[in-house]
Amino acid sequence: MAGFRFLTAGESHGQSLGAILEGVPAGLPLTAEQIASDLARRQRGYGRGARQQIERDRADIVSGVRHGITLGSPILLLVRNRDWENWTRVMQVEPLSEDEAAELTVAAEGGDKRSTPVTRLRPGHADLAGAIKYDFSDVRNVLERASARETAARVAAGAVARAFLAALGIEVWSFTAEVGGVAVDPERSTRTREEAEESPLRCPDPEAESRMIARIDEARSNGDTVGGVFEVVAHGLPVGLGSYVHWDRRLDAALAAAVMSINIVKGVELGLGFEQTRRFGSAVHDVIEGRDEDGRWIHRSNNAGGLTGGVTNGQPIVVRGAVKPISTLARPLPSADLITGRPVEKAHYERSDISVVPAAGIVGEAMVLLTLMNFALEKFGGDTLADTRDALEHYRARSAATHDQADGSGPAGSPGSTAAASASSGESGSGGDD
Ligand code: EPS
Repeated sequence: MAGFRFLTAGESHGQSLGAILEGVPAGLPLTAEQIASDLARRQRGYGRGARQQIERDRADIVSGVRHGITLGSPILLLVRNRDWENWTRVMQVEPLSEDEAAELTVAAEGGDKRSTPVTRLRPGHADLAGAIKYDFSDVRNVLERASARETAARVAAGAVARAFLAALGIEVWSFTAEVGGVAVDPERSTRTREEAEESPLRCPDPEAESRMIARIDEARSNGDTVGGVFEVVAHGLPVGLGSYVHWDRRLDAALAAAVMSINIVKGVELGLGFEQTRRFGSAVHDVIEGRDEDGRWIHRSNNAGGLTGGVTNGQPIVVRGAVKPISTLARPLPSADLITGRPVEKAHYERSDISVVPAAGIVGEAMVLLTLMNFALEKFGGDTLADTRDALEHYRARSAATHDQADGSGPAGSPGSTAAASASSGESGSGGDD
């Protein structure tokens, strides 16, 4: 899996967030405009906090692209933090001179919150564990990187993966499935994808959305926060991404890890997820209907969420992320002080969001896109986009020919005819795939 990877860098109130992508094939058209639309989507959503009024996220493509086409070299993306201007001294990279340190002390003594070291730990945030781990006496050193602001860099990287996968006919989107215990009802999900995208919570069910908004308002008026569930769906995948042969080659496991890595996510489900445990097998497993006229394998349902044995089965991939309520509360919980170790009445509070489920869905899309790109490149490879496409087409032709041959209707000597012979004598469809 060394072929494709990405990393992010940056602090929430530092100069910029960065993402570096390595292993993107050459020949992919890519512009900052394509990335900007995903970044803007991440900033929206009812329940977002004041920070999003300050930021106008856009990524500069610093390297890896020339004249709008990727070069195969590392792609460096930079998203500037507009809020940085308000934090230059507090977040200064250079050592503080005596005068500068004194300036901060005076500001803190004058009640400036930004200049005051953070020691009152927020329950639910990385504050305590991070400060102990890295031996910090100021929790700002933790929260600046643990902040979900970092997800802007992931979304920028995800937009590159989106462009790559779109060129292979694969697309990924998401919606808000639940907020504060109010869930969408598929029967009442009358909005088109575009309409859902434009709605305040990126939600396909208008009636549920009104009740979700009421839950967010309730949280706001109580100085509280509220979580929910987002659902990411991927269409257009060939059968056969991922593998059942090793734990770390299973696409389901990689997707679960990728989505779980999102700052606020505490649970991941694929397809029916935990609901499967409450049903009999006959009400869970997706009956295979056979092939349609276009040669695609059709399942009667998609409870497996597009993955069996850790391998794509041609159905859409469905991944759900459980979003905990944001841990910075306007009416803070009681906590303890990092330095004294003694209880304090209120945890730290600067400002926060009330709910971020629609934004978390966009981050979920990014993590799914990046994971699928990794697996697509692992399977099809390619120094250029055309190489990847050729390999995908060859594979599609091979897998179609395999089964035409089994029907007795395939072209003799077609690519994969050896595989066709062994597949037809095998026990495909006998179960045991998961
Ligand atoms: C975020 C920016 C942050 C928070 C939020 C996500 O801005 P600030 O900390 O300046 O108010 O709104 O971060 C958190 C929820 C968190 O726990 O750190 C963003 O751009 O997404």
